[in-house]
Amino acid sequence: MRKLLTTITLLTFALFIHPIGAHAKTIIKLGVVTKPGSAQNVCAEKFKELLESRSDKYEVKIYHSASLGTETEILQQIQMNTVHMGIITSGPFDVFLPEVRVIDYPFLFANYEQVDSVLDGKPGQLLLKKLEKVGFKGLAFSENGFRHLTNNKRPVHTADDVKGLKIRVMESVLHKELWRLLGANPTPMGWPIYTELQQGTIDAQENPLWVIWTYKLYEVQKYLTLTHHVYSAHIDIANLKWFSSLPKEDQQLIKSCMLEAAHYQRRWNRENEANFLKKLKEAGMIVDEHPDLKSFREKVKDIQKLSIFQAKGVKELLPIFLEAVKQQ
Ligand code: EAX
Repeated sequence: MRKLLTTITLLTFALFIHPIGAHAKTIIKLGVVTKPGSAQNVCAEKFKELLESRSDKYEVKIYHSASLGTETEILQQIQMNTVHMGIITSGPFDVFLPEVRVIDYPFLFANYEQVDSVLDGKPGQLLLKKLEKVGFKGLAFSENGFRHLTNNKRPVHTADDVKGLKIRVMESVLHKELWRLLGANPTPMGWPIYTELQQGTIDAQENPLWVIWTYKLYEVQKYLTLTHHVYSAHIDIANLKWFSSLPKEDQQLIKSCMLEAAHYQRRWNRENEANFLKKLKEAGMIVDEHPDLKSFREKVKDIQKLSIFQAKGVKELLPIFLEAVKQQ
């Protein structure tokens, strides 16, 4: 009797730990710096939904709201494989792989059609492949959007109005150089930056409309200038070693779920853009919708000659992107 009881107890225990038919799921840790409602999170949540509905092997855990640190720090954690995947703004990537800065080349893209055809086409795929050099598997491009300038000092209409503005830029070599050329006083910082704007440590920042709305920057920034100076992508990546260790069909599945999520998220961004602008105006921001972009282009026209674009790898890739955009 006693033996039987022990057996039953053991069996019950075993069943509890390993219910028949259920396998322990592989946890995928995915990092984004932003909070729910943000562009990165829209893509991350869609990816989770798609992957978990198409496979019972994986569970995606989304780490968000800077819980893993800045985007630079998330990239480091993905390199170390303590985080498996990430949806990260293209800007901070250029510290890891200089070639990525070609996406953020000022005024490269004029519209979303160009963006889609270049990033989903050969140049974009070439760039994703290059990420392998620094330990990342590039899966897809989702989107941050066209970046615009906000500040709390004065209306900015021409590039001369930028002079001396203390501006926060991303932790990116290119972005710092770009704002220096435009005459501002740039300080690289991770995200978020509300407190710094509120306290006046910095006067200005630049980001797509959804960011200015979602992070309530209109509370601490009076002027918005639609500069469209840089198209900002999100690069959806995994740790290369971890990804390569997965079965081939799972790699395919993860890649296709991420691409689908990225396309879904790009639509979301574009459909909401006009509404974000409307809300920002209603919230009291003074908006210059038609700044003198010629004056901005003039100040950065020689950026291609600087060492940041003459560096090996970057120098060869930039003409490919410039040419591909012209084809559109
Ligand atoms: O995605 O750091 C930045 O300016 C990014 O654009 C921000 O994380 C929003």
